[in-house]
Amino acid sequence: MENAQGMKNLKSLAIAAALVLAVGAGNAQANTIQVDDGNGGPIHDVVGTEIGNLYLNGSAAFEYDIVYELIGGISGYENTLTETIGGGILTEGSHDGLSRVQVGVTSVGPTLLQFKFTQLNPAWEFANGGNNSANPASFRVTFAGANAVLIGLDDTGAGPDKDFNDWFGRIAITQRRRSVNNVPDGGSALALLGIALTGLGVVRRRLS
Ligand SMILES: [Ca+2]
Ligand SMILES: [Ca+2]
Ligand SMILES: [Ca+2]
Repeated sequence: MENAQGMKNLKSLAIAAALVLAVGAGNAQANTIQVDDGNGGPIHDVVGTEIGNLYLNGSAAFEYDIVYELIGGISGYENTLTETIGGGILTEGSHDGLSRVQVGVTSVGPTLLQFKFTQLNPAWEFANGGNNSANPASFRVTFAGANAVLIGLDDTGAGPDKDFNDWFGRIAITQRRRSVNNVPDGGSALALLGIALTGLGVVRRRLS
């Protein structure tokens, strides 16, 4: 039964090829996290200025987990990042051990990340989307790989001193494939399967 073993190997190869194609399609995407020029666009994978707002660069084929992590803060004030979809709060200096919040989202195309910075006494807040030259406080980011940034706030204290360490942390976006029941576009998955099966048929004909 040499042929049966051969077919088994070919099937494995076809499945592997389909997987490579699927993974390749994911890797060809731009960064899942991007930054604009401070005024809504254009968005980039690199940082050009000390202002700019953060986006999830999403695709319909995936769901995304967005993780916000507080690393620390060096400020006499009390600064908080709030993830505004789930309401998770990360306050530097006085947080109670919670240093990480996570939210799952779907997105098709660039979507502003939903978070804001808040300070008490003096009280102010600004949301991602308002990190522009008109706003006294601001945050800076630097990319840490394709799907994460380090982010630092300057809260305008002491000058402002523009030290961007008054709340600092990390935002990471993990892409995960949608469940089979939840995929709106089954066409691309079926197309990949079709390519794999067509390849299998061609080899089979050559062998016979
Ligand atoms: Ca500081
Ligand atoms: Ca503080
Ligand atoms: Ca500062």
